[in-house]
Amino acid sequence: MSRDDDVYRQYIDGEWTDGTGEETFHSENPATGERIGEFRRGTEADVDRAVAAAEAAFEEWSALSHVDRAEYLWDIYHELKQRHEELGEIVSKECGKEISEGKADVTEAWHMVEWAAGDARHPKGDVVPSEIPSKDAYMRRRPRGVVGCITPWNFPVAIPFWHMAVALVEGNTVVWKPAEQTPWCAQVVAEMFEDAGIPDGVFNMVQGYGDAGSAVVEDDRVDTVLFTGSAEVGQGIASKVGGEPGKLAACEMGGKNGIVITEEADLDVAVHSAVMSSFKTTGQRCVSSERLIVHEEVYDEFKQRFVANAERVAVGDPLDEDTFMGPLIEAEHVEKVSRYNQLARDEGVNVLVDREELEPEEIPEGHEDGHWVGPFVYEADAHENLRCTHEEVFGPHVALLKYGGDIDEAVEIHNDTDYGLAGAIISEDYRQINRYRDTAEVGLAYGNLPCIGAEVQLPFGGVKKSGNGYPSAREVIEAVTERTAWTLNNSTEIEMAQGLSADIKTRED
Ligand code: UN1
Repeated sequence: MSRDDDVYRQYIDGEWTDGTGEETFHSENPATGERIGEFRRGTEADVDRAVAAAEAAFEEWSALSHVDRAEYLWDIYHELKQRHEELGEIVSKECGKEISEGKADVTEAWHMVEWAAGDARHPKGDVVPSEIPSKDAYMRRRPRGVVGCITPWNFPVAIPFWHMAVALVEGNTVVWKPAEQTPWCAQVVAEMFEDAGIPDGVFNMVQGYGDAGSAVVEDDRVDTVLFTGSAEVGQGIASKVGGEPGKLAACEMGGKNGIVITEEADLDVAVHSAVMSSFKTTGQRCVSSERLIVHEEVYDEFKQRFVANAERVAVGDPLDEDTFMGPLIEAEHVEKVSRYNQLARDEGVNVLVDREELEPEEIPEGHEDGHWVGPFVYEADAHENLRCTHEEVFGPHVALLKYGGDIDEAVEIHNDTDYGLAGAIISEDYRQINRYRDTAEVGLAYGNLPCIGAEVQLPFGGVKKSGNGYPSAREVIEAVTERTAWTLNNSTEIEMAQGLSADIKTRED
């Protein structure tokens, strides 16, 4: 039983269990403040059991073929598709994303499962030429072992599958610590693994807080840690794991993402892309844009049109199809966004739109306790080292930064942050576009598009403070497998590469 007395449980070693702790926690609908469900709070001892189960299950699981392992994932793929509407609604209710985004989260999840399971039938490793004709050389891959997955609340169904689908198909076993804000979504995902009949111990889920996450990171038996979340936590994990030989962490963190709008921009495309990038998911994607770098020749028109949109975008009930922006995830996050809005005012920027406090009539009935904020837009000096234009807010907090020079000046402003996740250029001039493509310090770059909405078959990840590995799509294979260089001699003579002599010389020679 996944529930006992209405309290949802941990999934460890093929069983639902209360675990060792007494404490429970609950998740909340961020649009209403209503309680959604109550969950057992995992302890270090629960993580210990889950890791032990994952370690014990590794031998048998890794001995299966990729194709056989993928069969379990195909079951999940079908269940995700069949339950699209229902799960999309669960995502919207628990993390507050408007309903098209809730459903897109589920779609992205099955895309990732499809990618990973389909990849089971693709070639694995490489055939590599040798200097010596009688040698066959290969690069082969082996699963690393137990993979610890720590996932965020903003893509509560998709990102767990970014981490787990490839890790499992490649032959690893998994211990998953989902975000404490979205345990109901995690519960549904765990039930899908159970429905698929995944062998005991191959997939384990421990619900809980950062202490459970730390226990996953610190356990010596965990070979790879996949983390997606805040830069603060990710950097802690990367430096902790970096000090442990043989262990690896792939961390995907936030950004302070920019869009360059040049004097050659089509302003319809520019305004549309900027509104999508800044306000979709209420600015709570790691790829959301908080910096719009606009050429002075088009600045006034862009500003007027962007501001008009920011003043009007519909904030409200995520389940209402006419909503563009739902609430923020939680009360502490409202505080953080408000703090940054205040910081911007204190830093002397020129505020253009301030919907931090929504008008009472904007808040739908029954949603008075939701975590509401609206857009906050300001203009600031592009070359000044302000905190508000350089630190990630993770909300609808947007700076317009004017520049007057060429594309190189725009890119210099664009790159002037510690982060480097996503970015975009809006221009009709291919030379400007290509210059941006070649010099923008980001892992995901777009031309004449929003800087959100990456497809799963592309690499996903950042540079600089935004990440050190790619815990998603195809690049995750590098983090969850180790490579063996395997060379076989087809001759009875031993012949060495690099001209190295193979003669054994004796004293008699
Ligand atoms: C995130 O922002 O946390 O590219 C992930 C996108 C989505 C994934 C975003 N496919 O917008």
